[in-house]
Amino acid sequence: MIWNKERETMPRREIEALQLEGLKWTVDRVYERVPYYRAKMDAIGLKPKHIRTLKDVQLLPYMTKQDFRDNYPFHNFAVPKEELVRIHASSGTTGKPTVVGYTRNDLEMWTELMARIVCQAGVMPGDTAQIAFSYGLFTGAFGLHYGLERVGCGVVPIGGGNTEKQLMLMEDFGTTVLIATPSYALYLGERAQELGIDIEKRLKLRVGLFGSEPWTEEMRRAIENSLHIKATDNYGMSELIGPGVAGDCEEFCGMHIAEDHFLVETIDSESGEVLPVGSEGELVFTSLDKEALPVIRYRTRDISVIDDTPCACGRTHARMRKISGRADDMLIIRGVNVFPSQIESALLGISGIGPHYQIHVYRRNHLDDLEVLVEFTDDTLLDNYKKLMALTEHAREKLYNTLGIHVKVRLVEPHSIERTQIGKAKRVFDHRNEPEQ
Ligand code: DLL
Repeated sequence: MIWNKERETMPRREIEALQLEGLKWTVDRVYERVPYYRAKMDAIGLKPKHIRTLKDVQLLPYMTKQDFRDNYPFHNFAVPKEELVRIHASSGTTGKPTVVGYTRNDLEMWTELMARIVCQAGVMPGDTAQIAFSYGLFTGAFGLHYGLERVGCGVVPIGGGNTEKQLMLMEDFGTTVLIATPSYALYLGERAQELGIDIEKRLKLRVGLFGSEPWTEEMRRAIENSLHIKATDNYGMSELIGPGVAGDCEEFCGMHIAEDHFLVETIDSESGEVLPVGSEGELVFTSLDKEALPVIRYRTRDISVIDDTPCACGRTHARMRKISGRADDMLIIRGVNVFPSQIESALLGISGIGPHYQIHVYRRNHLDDLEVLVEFTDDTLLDNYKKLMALTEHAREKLYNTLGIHVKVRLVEPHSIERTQIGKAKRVFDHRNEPEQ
């Protein structure tokens, strides 16, 4: 079902006209109302009137997370605090959170975007949707909540964690739609199996909307097999609006970006140079109709590829490929660039190895060491040293072929790696700044 046919199937020419109008409106607005951004423009002699075409977006300075930090909490907002009807925040790794705010119109726009994402994934009015994201400052739960209600689904706002109760309600309420992080979806499947719940027979799950953390195609298959569900991806970030920026359609050929609300560019993370459509690079977004917190050329650090070829679903908005990593997620090991997603893909492709892993980086004798802990799936391996060693060697070889560097592999017992039940999974542990052991 296409939620907003007029907008979602708009011819490219019309999308671009709408984008130009939104871009001009947004630049005028920040120049008038957001002193720090006006100062940035003034410093390079740029005035709103210089924005005449869509390409002129490239004249505007980038925004980064640092701009949010420097203007904490509300100084980068374009409306007085009294006009905000909602405030969310995302916790960073250091210091104060990144604060985002919404006017009433912003909330309406967000709800419509979420209704769109939900329908794209194949959700229908009358579905029962269980939200296993944490409610709170995190944008995920509230975003999906309002979108699902708008479509006409019965929302079960259970929130994060509480796995056995999740499974009980799923069965008792006949839940058809699951909203969660991919890692938690996987854990739900695993726990159901441990509890002897026959998912295919006793649960009615049909579709999952998963996002908010990186996951690979291999992880998608693992979730689909475990939960007997169609696992869809959706992307967003607090600074842009929350979830709602992009989502899979039923063709599974990339996530449609809400191009009528956001202008997307891909850039080279190192040089900042704009790349042609179709190149892999860091995604940069400009909001086109946000009132409280307009963002201009916001550098997401997320790496993807934009595809503007036609999609069989009939939607005309360009698509983004699954996020392959974050520019700042990249580990440099002895000079070689390594993305955690490459490790996940390699490991999950090996039969006998499960989807639960951790990546540890150490500095020993001034050299970087990469160690991967991963669970094997077959309990009987515990009693078969030879087989265990062969599997370890196989994983080591596969990682070497994928990454080009030697990786220590430690196969560990099933269920021995801690599962994340609330919030985003943490899989990378960089110990290089810790004192050497
Ligand atoms: O995670 C918004 C969201 C909630 C998206 C629920 C989808 C579903 P933040 O907490 O600000 O917002 O984190 C944003 O999470 O820059 C990406 O690095 C990562 N991320 C979000 N969605 C995906 C995804 C929400 N589908 C940061 N795939 C982003 C990979 C994702 N990474």
